[in-house]
Amino acid sequence: MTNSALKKFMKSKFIVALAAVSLTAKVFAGAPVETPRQHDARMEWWREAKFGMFIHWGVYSVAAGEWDGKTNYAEWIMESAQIPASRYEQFAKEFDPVKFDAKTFVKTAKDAGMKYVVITSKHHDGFGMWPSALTDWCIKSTPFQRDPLRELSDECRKAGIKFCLYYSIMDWHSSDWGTRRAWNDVATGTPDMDRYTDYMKGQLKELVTRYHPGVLWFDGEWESPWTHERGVDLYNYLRTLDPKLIINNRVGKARAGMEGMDMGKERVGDYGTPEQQIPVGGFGPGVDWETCMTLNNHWGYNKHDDHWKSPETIIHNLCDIASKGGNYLLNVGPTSEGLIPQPSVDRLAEVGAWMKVNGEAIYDSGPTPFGAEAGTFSATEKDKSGKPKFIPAWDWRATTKPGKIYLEIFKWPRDGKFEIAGLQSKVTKAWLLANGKKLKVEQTAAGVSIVLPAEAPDKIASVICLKIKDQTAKVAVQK
Ligand code: FHN
Repeated sequence: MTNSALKKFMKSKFIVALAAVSLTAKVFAGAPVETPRQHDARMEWWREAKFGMFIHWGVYSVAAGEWDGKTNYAEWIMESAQIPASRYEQFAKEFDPVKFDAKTFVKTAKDAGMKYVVITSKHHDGFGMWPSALTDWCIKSTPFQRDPLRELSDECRKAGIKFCLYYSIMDWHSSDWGTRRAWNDVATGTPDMDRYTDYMKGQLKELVTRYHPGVLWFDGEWESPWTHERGVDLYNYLRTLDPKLIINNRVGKARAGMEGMDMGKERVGDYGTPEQQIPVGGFGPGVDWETCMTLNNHWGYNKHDDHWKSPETIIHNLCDIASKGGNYLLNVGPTSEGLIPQPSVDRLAEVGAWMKVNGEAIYDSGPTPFGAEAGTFSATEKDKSGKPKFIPAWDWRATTKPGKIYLEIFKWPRDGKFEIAGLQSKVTKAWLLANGKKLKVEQTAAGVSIVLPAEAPDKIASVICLKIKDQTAKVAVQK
């Protein structure tokens, strides 16, 4: 960054709040100054929501994962198959999702118990899923002369679901994105990142002022043309557009790969973004993070991919993530006709049935009081990175609310008892969330033993609710 630009940057109208680089920092480098209380107020709906729908939808869905005899593509098809941009633009001419119905998308999310939706406004192919005034490489250039983001944001608002937008910083189609692809045969001139950043700000202003997203979910930040400084500047710019806006940490450069957390580096953004993984021990209270995951093995639509996660896996992931203080953003990849694949809809409906009964244990919940996920490190087995493999010891998780502990039991004990060592808070009542059935509790200094019925109320995860005397559970540290 040149000296004059650096001086301009430092004189920017916001005090560059030097943030602690620790994970618990609430005020990040470059944020408009806000007190911790103001920050908590801004994050409140997101922290309470816990469960959202990710939607990866674009012209790549026309290919349905297939190209040149191969069938393992999706939203990366232009890059992975090195399709010339001029040929890729043909997909836009074929994109006409006449079966798209925003009400159906929102109903699918709501029936699953999801409280927010994050849809791709622009993925790495640069194609805008809204009628942008700044480019023809958007929905205007398709037979589908509608505005899916307008339709979806309106339906979300009617249904009380937060509408949020994904936006890729990297843009394989743009002439100005710094790392130009050889197969971008529609690009002209030399890449200019200042011009590209202005274009991005213009598009983002369209998105924020038209659709009022609750979150801007950035991605595609990892290539060298994007810098921490540009991330700070963009974060600042957006927070001036909408002070309520929440922005993930991929607006900056420090997400530490798929772990998604800013591990002690420069950081910007309001929460961490682990991808396709659940952090083993979580990060303790006070750290905002969200795991995003596919339902099968692709983000965008692939008609050959039938590797669907089971409702059991999804519900256990949800409990595991919530017990560590995180949110779960689960993806659907609609077809080029505008339909969410039926296997996705079916699984989400089963998850929704569980959430209908047990959602109280998840929504607005805090992390387990029993410390990081109990488990042991194998003396023999190694994980992918060659470190001793972590073997979770528990078949249950816990979440909390003031004066309550929720126990999500995956494997119902055969001996009719559930014991927790170390719980020191006085348990005044215990019951099954599913049917209110009161449970007998024996409590000693060593911990608590709960007498259970022979049959679990739910085959996937049954929730026991404990009312405790303390607002925050007191637990003896297990040796
Ligand atoms: O490259 C993208 C990918 O296509 C997808 O959008 C995921 C979802 O978080 N993010 C990037 C990979 O980390």
